[in-house]
Amino acid sequence: MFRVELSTTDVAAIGSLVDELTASYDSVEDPEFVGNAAIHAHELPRHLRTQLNHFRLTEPDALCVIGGYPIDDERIGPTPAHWKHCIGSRATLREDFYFYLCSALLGDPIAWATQQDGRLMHDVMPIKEHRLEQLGSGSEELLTWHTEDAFHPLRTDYVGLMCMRNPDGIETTCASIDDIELTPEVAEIMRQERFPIRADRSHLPQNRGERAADEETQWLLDRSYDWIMGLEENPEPIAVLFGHAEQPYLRLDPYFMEEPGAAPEAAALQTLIKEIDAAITGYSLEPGEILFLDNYRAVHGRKPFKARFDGTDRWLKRLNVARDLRKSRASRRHADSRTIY
Ligand SMILES: O=C(O)CCC(=O)C(=O)O
Ligand SMILES: [Fe+2]
Repeated sequence: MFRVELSTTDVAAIGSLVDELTASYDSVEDPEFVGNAAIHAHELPRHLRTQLNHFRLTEPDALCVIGGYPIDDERIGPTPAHWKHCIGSRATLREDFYFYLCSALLGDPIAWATQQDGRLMHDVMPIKEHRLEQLGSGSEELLTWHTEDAFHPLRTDYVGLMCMRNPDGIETTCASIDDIELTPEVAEIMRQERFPIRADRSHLPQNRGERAADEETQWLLDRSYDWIMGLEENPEPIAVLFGHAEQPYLRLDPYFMEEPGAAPEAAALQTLIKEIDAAITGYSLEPGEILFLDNYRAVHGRKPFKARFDGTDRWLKRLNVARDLRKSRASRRHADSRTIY
């Protein structure tokens, strides 16, 4: 794990920067803030910028943790019962800005039209009705390890998780491609587009938010849901490994993948799953810590736990960060809009 530790001077400098931002903007969703975020991020401590630049460019590890940011547990208030209750709330505005600016050093956060009402920054907390679901907002079931949004050709390069609270030390699970050994034969099979995948449940219409504000947006949203529902019937065959011959990137979410029809593919997938199962470890995020997962090189999940549903539950913020916004231009309305339809 690649670790960055903030000094007390760093924390003070971040505090002043955040003071300025909270005086200017009400939310990280404000398009003006989104447009200026990369510039504000220039004012983060140089040490932090240097380390994140290193993480981005040299890929020293698939996981990066930034520690040392203090959270005032009382000030952020109780853990909401549902992400919908976070819309428009200023409770964690300071943490939101700090987290967003760190992400802006790795790329540009994007929003999925089909997730959490198209918000850029997600809230991840246990939701009572999702208790037994294979969702970030589930709790009692193991959230099986996965590449974030593995089914989607526009899945992002990084997933950022920032911890607001985690009183029971619930672990995020993770494994890196660096910890996995595959024979050239298995690796070669995994590079072929033969592994059918469906959308994960967080993108399905049953977790859909409000109706869109205008007709064009509604049309785009319906188109996205039609494509996703099409995958339910006809899962898309993808390649699980890609990129460099010896240091490949990976993309898989076995829970939502079908067993490939042919025997060598099925065996190769099982081999990779077993290797990852053997390599998986856990990390319990502390309040204030940010974990950036390289979504091309790591898979992640979450251990099962008994949620409290009393305002003291584990609470994370989540950002999906793309290195190149242009890749998704055909699926976004404007050059500077961030929502992928
Ligand atoms: O809750 C966690 O630690 C991770 C959940 C997850 O997979 C996600 O939010 O993408
Ligand atoms: Fe995830």
